[in-house]
Amino acid sequence: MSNLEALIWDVDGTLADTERDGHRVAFNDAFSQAGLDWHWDVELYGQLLKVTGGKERIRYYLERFNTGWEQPSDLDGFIADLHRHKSEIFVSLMAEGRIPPRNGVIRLIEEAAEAGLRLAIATTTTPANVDALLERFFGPGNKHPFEVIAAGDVVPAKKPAPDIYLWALEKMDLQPNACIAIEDSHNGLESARSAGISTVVITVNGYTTDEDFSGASLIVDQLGDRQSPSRVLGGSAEQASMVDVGLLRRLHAVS
Ligand code: XBP
Ligand code: MG
Repeated sequence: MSNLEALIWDVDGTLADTERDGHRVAFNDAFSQAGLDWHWDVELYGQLLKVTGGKERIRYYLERFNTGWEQPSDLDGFIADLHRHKSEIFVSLMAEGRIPPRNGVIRLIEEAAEAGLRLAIATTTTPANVDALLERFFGPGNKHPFEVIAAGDVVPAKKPAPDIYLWALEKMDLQPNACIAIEDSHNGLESARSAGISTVVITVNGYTTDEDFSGASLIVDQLGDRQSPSRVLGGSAEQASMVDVGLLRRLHAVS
């Protein structure tokens, strides 16, 4: 195994709990502003999360949960417009500061940057959403420490396909075994592992807690910090009160 050189972060559910109170709310606002009587409640949204990507998720909803709706002739264009509006709403929700970073996220990012690890993002969400979130957490004007942001439609196949991780690895000119991925979902775990990244840390959230995380190196309820320690749910036998760079290096060395 080569040395650990980089951490690649997922965004939704990992950097912040954006799905239930961010994306879901933005989808519903976009629907009602478009005059649609669709409503994605918390439970239904959990089922829709099976499909990554907002446009893909709307299509899946129509195919599985709202088959009676009379579709326009240009369904692709309709979905693209609706989703563009949803993204604008999500960006303004983020700008209002409605969604904070998860416990330990900023701490670990800062520790990793200080330790000389390279940082990147691999997410299926729209790039503008990532910019809004990073601006909120790190301040305006690209003050964040991520050197590569792999997001959205830069690759045609979204998670669980490996493409977004492969895209990030190529941009960074890194081998997968020099990296750790930090994820919150089964789809994210599959994506990272199929790209050849064998060390994956999972921080579960309300929507993903019962998913299958076989193959993850460590599963925790959160990265944790001094005030709010993390709980180890699976993977490494090591009990850790928080996920720090030392623990990541030990996990990487044995996987
Ligand atoms: C996130 C997603 C995204 C968001 C919505 O998955 O699947 O589609 O839910 O964002 P991951 P968009 O955390 O695995 O990257 O509407 O911009 O797609
Ligand atoms: Mg995620």
